[in-house]
Amino acid sequence: MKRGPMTALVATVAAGLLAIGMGLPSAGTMVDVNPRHLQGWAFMLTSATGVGEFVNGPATPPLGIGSIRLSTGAHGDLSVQLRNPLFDGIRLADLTALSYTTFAREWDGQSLPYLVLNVDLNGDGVFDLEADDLLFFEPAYQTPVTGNAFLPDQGPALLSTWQRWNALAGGWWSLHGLAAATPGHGVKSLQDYAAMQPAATIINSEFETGGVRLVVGFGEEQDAFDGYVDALTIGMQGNEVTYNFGAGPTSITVGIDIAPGDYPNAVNSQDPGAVSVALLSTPEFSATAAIDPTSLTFGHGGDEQSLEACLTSPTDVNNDGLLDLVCTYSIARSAFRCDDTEGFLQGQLFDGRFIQGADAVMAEPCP
Ligand SMILES: [Ca+2]
Ligand SMILES: [Ca+2]
Ligand SMILES: [Ca+2]
Ligand SMILES: [Ca+2]
Repeated sequence: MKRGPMTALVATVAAGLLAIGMGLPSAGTMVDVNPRHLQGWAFMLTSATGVGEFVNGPATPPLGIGSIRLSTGAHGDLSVQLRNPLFDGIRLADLTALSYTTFAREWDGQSLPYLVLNVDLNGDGVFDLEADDLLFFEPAYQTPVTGNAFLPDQGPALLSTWQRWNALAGGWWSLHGLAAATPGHGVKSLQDYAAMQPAATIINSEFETGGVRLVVGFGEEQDAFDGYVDALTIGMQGNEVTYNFGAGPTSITVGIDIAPGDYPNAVNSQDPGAVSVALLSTPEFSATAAIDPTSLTFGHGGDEQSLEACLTSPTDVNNDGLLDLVCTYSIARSAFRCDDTEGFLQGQLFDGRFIQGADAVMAEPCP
């Protein structure tokens, strides 16, 4: 099992999230997670050649037809992660389910996508690597030969096979070796760890990057990791949520013009006002006739509920002789962040098909 210095993992805390959701779904449910509905999940790439994406396949995923792909590309010492900040504040002792399913096309040292939990040990609500801890669940350490013989034998990690891992019952190691939880034969169950560290609580990193993460990478530079994950189940006090990752419904790309006739398309989050976005018609596509205006969402990620109103008398914003659909969106609710350079729109046609569009924006500069 190769593993790079954990300082690399720590450094990634400074990197930004790509997107963020609105809140935990109700418990006891299966939740679809796709680019349209992220449910709090966000990719974090520390490898410039890395890929984090929603895909169809590979093979037959356990739920639906898709999954998420995590690939380090040419830098196995760096990482690609999927993180969720919505589990902040959950005590390890209250976890009643934690499992996920993996598939890998490339690995090194049998390193399938692994789980990392950031835990607050001193109860100050701040993640500090010295005082607090990181916990790692690695599929390769879940047999009596490679891991702790007193924990369930979950079988060897396999390439090109969907495999389910029970991380709640399985073996974990601690960055600081607390509860004698060390890699390989020293892995311990979460219950054993929580018994020694009863205050242990899942906590987000600074900038609210998620305290629950799926990770590939942090191996040797020449390693290549290309793994997939689906059907992640997290249960708290018996209430389980299962995340079904997938590419989601396909969308028709439509042309949009943010701030029609204007450039650059300023969207200042401090501005309490609204921004207009035009959906452009083509000879084959009438934006004014085909689009259900009530379905439109717009902003930083595309699914922000920011619609205020649409013009009742359509205008031709680009002088091509075709009427366009112009609607206004709340800048505050479109949730742009500093340094954003693109705005995304999503919606549906009256016939049920999905649409998406993107245009440049100029958000306020980061301090
Ligand atoms: Ca702390
Ligand atoms: Ca799926
Ligand atoms: Ca414009
Ligand atoms: Ca037009």
